[in-house]
Amino acid sequence: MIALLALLVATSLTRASAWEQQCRSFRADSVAIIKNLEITYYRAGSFVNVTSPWSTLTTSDLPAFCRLKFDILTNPETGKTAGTELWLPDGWNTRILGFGGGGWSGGVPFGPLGMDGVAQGYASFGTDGGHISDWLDGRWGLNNDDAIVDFGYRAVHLSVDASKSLAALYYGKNHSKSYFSGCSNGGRQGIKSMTKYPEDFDGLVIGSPANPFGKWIPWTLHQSLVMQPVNSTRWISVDTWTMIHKEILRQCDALDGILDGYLHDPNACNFRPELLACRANQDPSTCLHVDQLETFRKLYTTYVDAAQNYLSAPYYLGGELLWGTHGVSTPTPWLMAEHYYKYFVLNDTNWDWTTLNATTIQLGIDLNPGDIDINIPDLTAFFARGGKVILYTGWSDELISPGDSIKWHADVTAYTRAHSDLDPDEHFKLFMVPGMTHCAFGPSAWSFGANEHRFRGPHLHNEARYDAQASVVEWVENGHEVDVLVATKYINDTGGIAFTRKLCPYPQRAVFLGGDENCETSFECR
Ligand SMILES: *[C@@H]1O[C@H](CO)[C@@H](O)[C@H](O)[C@H]1NC(C)=O
Ligand SMILES: *[C@@H]1O[C@H](CO)[C@@H](O)[C@H](O)[C@H]1NC(C)=O
Ligand SMILES: *[C@@H]1O[C@H](CO)[C@@H](O)[C@H](O)[C@H]1NC(C)=O
Ligand SMILES: *[C@@H]1O[C@H](CO)[C@@H](O)[C@H](O)[C@H]1NC(C)=O
Ligand SMILES: *[C@@H]1O[C@H](CO)[C@@H](O)[C@H](O)[C@H]1NC(C)=O
Ligand SMILES: *[C@@H]1O[C@H](CO)[C@@H](O)[C@H](O)[C@H]1NC(C)=O
Ligand SMILES: [Ca+2]
Repeated sequence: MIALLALLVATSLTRASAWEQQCRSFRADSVAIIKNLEITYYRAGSFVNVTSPWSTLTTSDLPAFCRLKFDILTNPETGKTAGTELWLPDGWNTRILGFGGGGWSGGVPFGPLGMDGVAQGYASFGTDGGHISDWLDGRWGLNNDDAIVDFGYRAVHLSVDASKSLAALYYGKNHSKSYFSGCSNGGRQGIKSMTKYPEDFDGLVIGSPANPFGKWIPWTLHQSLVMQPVNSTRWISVDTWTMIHKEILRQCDALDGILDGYLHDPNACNFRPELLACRANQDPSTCLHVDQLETFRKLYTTYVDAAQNYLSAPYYLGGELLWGTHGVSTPTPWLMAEHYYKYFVLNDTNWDWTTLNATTIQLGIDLNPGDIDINIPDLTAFFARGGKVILYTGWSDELISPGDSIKWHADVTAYTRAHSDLDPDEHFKLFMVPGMTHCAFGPSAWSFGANEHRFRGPHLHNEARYDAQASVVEWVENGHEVDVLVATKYINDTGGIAFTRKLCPYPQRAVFLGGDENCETSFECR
């Protein structure tokens, strides 16, 4: 018996070291676009401490994997490259999983690669999008078309091809299916892939896509312009937002049947801000000036251009505590937006963002630098080959209006019906997440295995129901439709379950049936 155990242990050690050998001696010469390959093997549980401008991963919780760090040649004529990594777990689940990058990207998304990817057995990859930068800093774009095109679509697409080839070479067999996970600009990258390269992925989980850039970016500046100048009668400070938020909860928190500090459906709230209007001689810090009421209305109204063409959906009720971040209630605007016009559209480093006008907005839309935008909601080629996509957005998103996801879902649905015999509902589902801010966090249940969720906190179960990534795999590989997801709220977002909630495919909502309000079984999708 002891001998048998010893043999088993010895065998498993030999196997592990076989992978280690395979890793350390791996050559990628046959994959032409790979340059500067560096290899590191991490044994199970060893200390991983890697950092990029975009993400830092420090953990000892990963299974054994082979880390390939390399550049992909994105433009043979100029020699342009994009930094990329592919992490190959010994215990491969035969699937490939690519991760997107938010903001301007600018570094490999290590956190998701490790916690969302390799830890679940995926061969996981991600790129820096073709440049190194802080995620909000767009100065790299100035007169740098090569980098702009890499950011727009090229780096991700070529990293998919390269990663598929490298994984096949490493494991000695092809991957079974390929997946993508991304939020914000990462969501845009996912949409780009589905429309431009429908064969790149079989299933995607994408959140709050920054698309179309040319219309979303001016919305963020518009918000600042509506508020400015700082401390004027129309300015709404962070403290004032807090006051407004409390009043919204006072009027509407209970409408969904639970006083849990957030709105399950902001559209069900018929908020009356005028109840906060200042009366004669009232302390202005405790009420809203008539100009602030006007600001409020503008921020919660669809943003259209002078000819009434749609540019962006507005803020929705409930996210006010974060409206002060990222530029709206700060003297300087959302840096990404200012940089987009300075370094991608006008090429004018002295451009004054307060002079944003209709001509400049149209110039950005028409120029579409690096083919960043996806203007035609055409997923028919992706759907026709069986592709599945789960889109999610927080109702309290402070950076990209959740209404834009709803509109995009509606646009894709209409386009698919008009141009094909495909049923879009069999390929595409939208999940609105009550109370969730941009991609994660918020007072609500927001953890459901989407991009970075495992990286940002604990995770309840790996089954499809609790895990958006596992659910898209079930959908793609076994045809099990995703009709509900369960999201978890952890105590202080760190440990211990506070409550669980159902997330329902839009336009359904999770309706509270009574009973234990902390348990998802007390809710029903309707
Ligand atoms: C992780 O690496 C960084 C450098 O990238 C280093 O500054 C830091 O001390 C390391 N952390 C630990 C715990 O070793
Ligand atoms: C800014 O530079 C880009 C090339 O990087 C060019 O395509 C664009 O037309 C320029 N914009 C203007 C307003 O000249
Ligand atoms: C792997 O896929 C490639 C095409 O992507 C194909 O040419 C090759 O035959 C496949 N290999 C195996 C072993 O199936
Ligand atoms: C706005 O008011 C705050 C609080 O009184 C003050 O600290 C800040 O300097 C003011 N900012 C401007 C630009 O006037
Ligand atoms: C709009 O802004 C651009 C760039 O700042 C400027 O060149 C142009 O004169 C402005 N157009 C109008 C009509 O104000
Ligand atoms: C949650 O965090 C708050 C503030 O940091 C702290 O006061 C509280 O004790 C924490 N609660 C738990 C259960 O850890
Ligand atoms: Ca509530």
